[in-house]
Amino acid sequence: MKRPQFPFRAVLCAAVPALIMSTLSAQHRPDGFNYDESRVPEYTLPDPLRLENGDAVEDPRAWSEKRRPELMELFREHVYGRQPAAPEGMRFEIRSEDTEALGGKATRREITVRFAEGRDDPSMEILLYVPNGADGPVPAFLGLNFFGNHTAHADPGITLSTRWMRSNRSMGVVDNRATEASRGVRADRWPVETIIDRGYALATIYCGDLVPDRADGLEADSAVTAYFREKEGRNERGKDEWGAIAAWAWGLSRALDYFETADAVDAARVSVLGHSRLGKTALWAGAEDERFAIVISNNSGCGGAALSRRRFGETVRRINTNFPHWFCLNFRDYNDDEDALPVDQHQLIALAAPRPVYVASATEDLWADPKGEFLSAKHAEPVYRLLGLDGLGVDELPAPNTPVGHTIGYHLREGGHSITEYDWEQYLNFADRHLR
Ligand code: GTR
Repeated sequence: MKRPQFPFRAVLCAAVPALIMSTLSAQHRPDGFNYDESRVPEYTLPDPLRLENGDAVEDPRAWSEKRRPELMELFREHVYGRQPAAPEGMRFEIRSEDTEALGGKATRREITVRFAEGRDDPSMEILLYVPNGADGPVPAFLGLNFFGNHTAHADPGITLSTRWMRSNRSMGVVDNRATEASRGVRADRWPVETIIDRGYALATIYCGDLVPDRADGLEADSAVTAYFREKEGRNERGKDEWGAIAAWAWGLSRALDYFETADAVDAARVSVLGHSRLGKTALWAGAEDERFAIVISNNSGCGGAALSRRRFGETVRRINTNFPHWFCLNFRDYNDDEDALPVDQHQLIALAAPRPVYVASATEDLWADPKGEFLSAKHAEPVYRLLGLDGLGVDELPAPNTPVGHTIGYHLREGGHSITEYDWEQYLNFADRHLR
């Protein structure tokens, strides 16, 4: 993959400073990391179809009864951490409902999920849009958001989040609180009307409801992680205790628990998806919870779809240093020692099997290693084949904007690190193929 030409940047820089800012952030590429394919070290991937004792996995039963559980344990122990079961006292409260939302085409509902009895105990808010006039329960997309449910659409009926979030003027977040100016600021990432018109429901949750996305987030008063640590009588963070990604993924499962009780959404046809850190989360949610019908990773990169052993763009050391709360503590043992990891991320993709899984990259998003994401999808294929399914069906990274695949889908979108209409279009088509 070519790096951008210097003169191109210089011209933009002189002419359109605002554009260059967004271009640069879309091409997040810190110095001191490898973006050169010829400098990817040689590596050997762990075999998804070989048990830790060396035995080959030769039939679907050995996969589902032996190898899959073994891989789940390895990912829990070394990468994401272990999560608790759904809490006994969990309750769902309808906070608001509008049956004439989006000009009458959808019903908007806000659901508070209380994880424990007391009103001060941890909770999360689900924002749900369901198309009106459907014959029965509809399939849905479910994903977390970065800056609050109210950023997904300008709909004034959405409750403004009162949770802590990272200050960000362009997102309308001041002193770690959302302001009215933040309504709909991320609407370009959530094409709600398109999704509704295609006959799908859409649900989203602010990830910070579960664990605030900051270094000490796991210990925050509102964090589910702090709540469970206290409940289980632990003071210190255990080496295999869940990090933020696992806790966010756990929240997605609790939303699925809600769909199982509500009749508007078909809980057996929910696609879990996410962008970037929330794409890593979607992959882990799909692994931990086999009720998700489809698993979709958008530009998830290191610790998501990208192969760690390639050390292309973001590395294990860098992610553990910058985001000490995302993974379990054991993951730090692999800083600068990726080859010692008992797993690699193609095995995470394989954990979606036999369900359809989709991996998407972007041409300029070298930090997330598009080729490494493609290779993960590719190397998950033997598991799909063992289960009698078509996998990806291609051997080479496809040209930009050329979606490929069968039960494993993949595309390389032209452009930077984001989730766009183009990406959504492919996910809707993929869901149509597999869920209709
Ligand atoms: C980056 C991080 C990536 C990715 C991204 C995001 O700073 O290094 O792993 O998760 O943030 O979530 O937008």
